[in-house]
Amino acid sequence: MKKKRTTVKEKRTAVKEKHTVVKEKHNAVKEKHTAVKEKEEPGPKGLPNWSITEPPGDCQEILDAGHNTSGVYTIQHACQNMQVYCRMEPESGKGYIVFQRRLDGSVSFNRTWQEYAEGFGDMTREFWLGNQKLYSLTHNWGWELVITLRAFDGDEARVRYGKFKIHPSSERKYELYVSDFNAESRDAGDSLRLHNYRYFSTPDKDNDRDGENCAEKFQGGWWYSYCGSTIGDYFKSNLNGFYYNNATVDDYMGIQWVTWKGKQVSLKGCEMMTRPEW
Ligand SMILES: [Ca+2]
Repeated sequence: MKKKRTTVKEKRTAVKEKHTVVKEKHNAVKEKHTAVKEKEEPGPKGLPNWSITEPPGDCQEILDAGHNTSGVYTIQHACQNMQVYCRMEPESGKGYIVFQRRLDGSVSFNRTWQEYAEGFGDMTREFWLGNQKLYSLTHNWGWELVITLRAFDGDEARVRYGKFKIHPSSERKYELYVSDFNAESRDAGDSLRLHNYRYFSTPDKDNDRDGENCAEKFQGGWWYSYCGSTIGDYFKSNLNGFYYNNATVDDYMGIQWVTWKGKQVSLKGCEMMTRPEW
């Protein structure tokens, strides 16, 4: 037991050291930027410019800067300011960008391709951050995906994918890539594996493999493959499905994580989040 603890601690320290290296690199780049800025636009009387500190690049940086409270923050990514909900977990030293949440069905997830691309809903309640932003954040390697699942019976589970990436809309239609699955708490199983390498579909854009339009059938956008009725094995999850106020549903309807509760149980809620994993 003692030995295990040490290993975990050692791992953490290693990760922290990696973070520090990356941060130092970041800071070096920032300093360069500032130097260039000062050169280009000298302030009055040679004083440094009013240079407001650049917003952090992700929730991890915000947590590392000492902000331990979950909530809406501004980050800067690809030279653009972006509002995101940060889930701060100071006990593990991890800060995540939440990009999806289901709570109570107050927001409809039956949306168009354009709406899923741009994002919708209320970041403090139910929402989808937007495929364009997700692609922009994750298309460079090194992001992880953590999903929290809540059932109507009070059960909660958490799964993690060490690698997560969304491909661009052009050609690859926000294709999903996940790997390195592990069950963080309780074994809810890997319900994304069969949706890996699948295009995103919305009711108005059928990119699935089925003769039917899965997104229309399930009233939500997801990386559908088959709609489940004929080739059931190719349907394992749909966290953007229609919100039911009760657990028991017809096959594959509602908010689904089949490897956990089966195909006739719709979940009460869930949250999908990501952070850089260097
Ligand atoms: Ca189809």
